[in-house]
Amino acid sequence: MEDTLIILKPDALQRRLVGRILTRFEEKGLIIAAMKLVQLRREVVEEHYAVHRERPFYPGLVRYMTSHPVVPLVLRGRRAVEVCRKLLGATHGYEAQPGTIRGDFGISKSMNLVHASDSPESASKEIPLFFQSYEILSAKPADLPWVYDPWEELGDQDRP
Ligand code: FUP
Repeated sequence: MEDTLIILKPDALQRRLVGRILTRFEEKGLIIAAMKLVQLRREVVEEHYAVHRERPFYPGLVRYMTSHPVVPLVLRGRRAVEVCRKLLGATHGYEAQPGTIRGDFGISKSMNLVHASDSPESASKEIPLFFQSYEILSAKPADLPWVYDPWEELGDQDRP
């Protein structure tokens, strides 16, 4: 199991898409390990997008991400980072494949609804910017054995 940071961005909230986007992640089998509604402080956004500091779109990106509330989440699952990036699709809505979240709900370059960590290393740096460790829960949903076949890991010969 792996954790990844997801942020439902201001346009997802303003367009009332939170429920529909969350449903995509839930239906896939990802576990919500943490979630909150918050208006981000500028310092947090600047740190989160520090790799883009020199890019021309950076000031607008910081303004957009601090302009309205967002919903950060920690999602947990097998290869969660890779799975979530695939669910999101390409960065810009007009390039994202239909069937992906960005491909189905957006057409903008900069307002692309959702952030997802791009590697396990990024996830482990990003998650502490948004959540204290006590806010990240380890409870397991009841359907877990049906979503994650537990015998896969042990080898099929042990299947009862
Ligand atoms: P992603 O990893 O898909 O979220 O995309 P990037 O890390 O490359 O970019 C971070 C955010 O900057 C994107 F979500 C949208 C914004 N962006 C722009 O506004 N213009 C650009 O040309 C590139 C990115």
